[in-house]
Amino acid sequence: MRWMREQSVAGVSKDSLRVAMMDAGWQASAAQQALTALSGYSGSNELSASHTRAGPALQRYRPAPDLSTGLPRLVANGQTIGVLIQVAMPPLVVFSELLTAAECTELIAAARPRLARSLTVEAQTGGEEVNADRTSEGMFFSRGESALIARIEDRIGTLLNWPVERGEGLQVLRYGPGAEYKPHYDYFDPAEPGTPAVLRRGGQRLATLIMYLNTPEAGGTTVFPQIGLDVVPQQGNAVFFGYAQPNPQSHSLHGGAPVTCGEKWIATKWLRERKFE
Ligand code: PD2
Ligand code: ZN
Repeated sequence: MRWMREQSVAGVSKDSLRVAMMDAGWQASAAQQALTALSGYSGSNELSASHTRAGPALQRYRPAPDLSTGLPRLVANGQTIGVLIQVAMPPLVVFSELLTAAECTELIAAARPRLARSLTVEAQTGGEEVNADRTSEGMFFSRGESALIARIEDRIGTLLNWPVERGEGLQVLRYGPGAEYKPHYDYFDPAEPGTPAVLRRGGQRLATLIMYLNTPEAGGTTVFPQIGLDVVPQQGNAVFFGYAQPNPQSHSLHGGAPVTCGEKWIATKWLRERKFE
């Protein structure tokens, strides 16, 4: 409703809202109910017909924390989560205490025996390849694979207002000394020939959540070169960022700087447009 009110106040028509909601998976009857409820909201510009015929561009429904209330702390499935940093472009939030120390330790223990050299998407075919730009080891949990995974996914869904099934399985990565992930974009480049095949499963990536499972001795910061931001990994904290468009204007270029001492463990959640099966 908050999103609908914002769009409406900005002059977006009800028809455009309905299209966006259906696109995001709303049932027609539920969308109609919400649109009817919106009519009762006095700030609704659309109903006062003060907008131009062309109207402003529609802001699509996207994963994001609700930062309108309760700052600097948010609560999601029993966990009180702090907000340390907020950036407008890209939409980015650094959270504290998204995971407890016990959850971090448990995740590492469950992932450790299943680690293998990380791969990247091969742009030509949409397949996967070993890439010198990414020298971590990693593994994927399936969604809801254990009580721990289900609890963390539920928390992420509540925090980011996004259904858990519209996300890839949780990935855990380990970076040893010297390992890094050179700056890249997480969305799939629409211009690459392999992209349509990748998008068939769940659509485009919309946002990334990187959770820090340990505090590295030195190095391993998550860097955002376009906005001059370095996030220092600290156990339990996380960085969330969205990419409104799958292009460099999203300002979502980011990388994992080399670990200079010790190791770095993270868990990543990528949020998709549609159900990821
Ligand atoms: O480890 C990181 O900080 C990092 C940096 C960039 C992780 C990812 N990308 C990723 O998993 O996409
Ligand atoms: Zn990335």
